[in-house]
Amino acid sequence: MNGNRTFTMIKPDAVGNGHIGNILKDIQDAGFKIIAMKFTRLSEGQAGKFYEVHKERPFYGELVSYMSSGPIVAAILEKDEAVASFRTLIGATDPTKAEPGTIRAKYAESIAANAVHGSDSDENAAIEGNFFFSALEQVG
Ligand code: IDP
Ligand code: MG
Repeated sequence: MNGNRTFTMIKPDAVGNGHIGNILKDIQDAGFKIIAMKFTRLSEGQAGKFYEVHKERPFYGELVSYMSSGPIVAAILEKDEAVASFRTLIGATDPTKAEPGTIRAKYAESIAANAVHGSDSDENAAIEGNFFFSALEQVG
């Protein structure tokens, strides 16, 4: 995996609040190219597996039930320094601490229902992208 891809999800709160179009526009306006994308819903088991690295954290149960509570949009994105650049675009985990203009500042409801996921490393971007998409689906 090279250093120019990241993985994102538009989370159930943002999908339910009608923000898919605005968030995709912000992502594309920031220069990201879409490599793969799908609209789907995670089972509790799938959400638990995706967030397994957090299983010892106190919010794990809440996170898994929230992430399986409604549909999401999953996507692989490409840009130079994609992981860091996307983390800047989305803002801090807690939307009350996110910089004005960031996706979480604009669209998130709370620290749990925070509108979007963004990978935290190149390694995890590859793992997360491959969780949702086969090689044949990574067409961009
Ligand atoms: P990140 O999404 O900004 O990388 P992480 O620390 O990796 O943040 O946490 C993963 C997800 O878990 C967050 O995006 C958020 O949905 C949820 N989360 C993080 N901290 C809390 C918390 O203190 N309470 C409830 N949910 C949380
Ligand atoms: Mg994280």
